[in-house]
Amino acid sequence: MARSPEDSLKATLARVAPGTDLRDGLERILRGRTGALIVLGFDRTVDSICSGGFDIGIDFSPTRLRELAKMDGAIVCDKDAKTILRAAVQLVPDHTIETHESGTRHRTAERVAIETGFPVISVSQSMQIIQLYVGGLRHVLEGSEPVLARANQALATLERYRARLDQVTNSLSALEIEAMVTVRDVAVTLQRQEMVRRISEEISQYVLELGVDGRLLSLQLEELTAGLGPGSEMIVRDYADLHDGDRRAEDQVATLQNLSASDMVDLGKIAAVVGFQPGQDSLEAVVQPRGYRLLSNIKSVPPAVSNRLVDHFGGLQNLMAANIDDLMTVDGIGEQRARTVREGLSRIAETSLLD
Ligand code: 3AT
Ligand code: 3AT
Ligand code: MN
Repeated sequence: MARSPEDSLKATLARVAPGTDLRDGLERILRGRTGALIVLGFDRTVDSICSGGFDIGIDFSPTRLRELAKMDGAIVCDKDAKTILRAAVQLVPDHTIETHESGTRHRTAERVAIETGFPVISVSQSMQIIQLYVGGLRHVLEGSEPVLARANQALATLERYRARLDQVTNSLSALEIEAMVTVRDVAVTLQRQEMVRRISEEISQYVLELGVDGRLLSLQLEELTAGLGPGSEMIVRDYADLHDGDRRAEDQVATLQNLSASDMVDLGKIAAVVGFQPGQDSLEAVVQPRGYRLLSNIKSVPPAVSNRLVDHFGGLQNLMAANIDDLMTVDGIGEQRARTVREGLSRIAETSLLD
């Protein structure tokens, strides 16, 4: 699957993050008050739009980049910025490609990024900023401070979301044990799982973008996402509509992950992910879990075994009612494992009802 321009931009942001040689070189150019035009990648297309300049082929270093940027024209590196291939080249991209920029450097940067598919970096001499061009996207590279400010806000949001997720997950467990789960409870838990996933992903992106300046942020993210458990997939497998059996759990999780921000506040839309029909089914309908999620909380039960347990007992209620002899009738479950499962389920029942 081809990467979206957004994903390529994210990957490029990581490549120019603080602490990388490339970023160091760009900062030197900025401080030296010269400009630069740098293409990150070389192939036949790039070759065909290069005119003049010098073939160099030396290892990349920040100081070399800075020295070569003193010359007019563009610098071409390989895609990992390990080698500087050419310098002082005039780039002659297809002039029919539309560009919204005005200066010749920036018009060229935008067109070359679109034409070649490689990221292009410009350092503007007149505006003193570094910009990335990836596909049709343009991104002004910021210092770490504003990025950290946004990241810290996201971190505070994650902390709140996480607390709420833990709450709804515990209450789902208790309701599952009492056989009192409604579609609404399932939808709320999926909603909270997904909100935590989205904000965590946003923070991971800041971590990449901040490079060495993101170390503390990365530790904080780790702490706030510790013990998150198996996520939405287990809930989907517990409740997804069986008439929809050919749709695999991953597809349904993907549907959840692709819901728009406005759909994310609509519990009906979220419940639809597990086969609920808005307008026809009631959010207050009582539903029974298969038991995958609670079984996954018992550490020594591998997935293949929980699959067989669920197939055999057909749902959490029967599983909870099973004694050790019942459990041992399942393929691959000996006395030892039957005990582990029995004790695990009892422990989950006790702790859930205490909360
Ligand atoms: P100087 O001697 O530095 O003036 P040069 O041949 O070294 O000329 P530069 O690469 O320094 O040229 O470019 C200087 C400016 O010339 C940058 C841009 O505003 C203008 N320029 C260069 N090529 C073009 C072009 N194809 N169309 C419009 N303006 C151009
Ligand atoms: P600044 O913000 O002034 O740095 P600009 O977009 O206004 O950028 P200019 O026309 O002032 O661009 O050109 C500045 C330099 O950019 C001149 C030349 O060294 C480089 N440049 C411009 N067009 C090309 C090109 N097609 N290939 C290689 N280098 C170019
Ligand atoms: Mn200019």
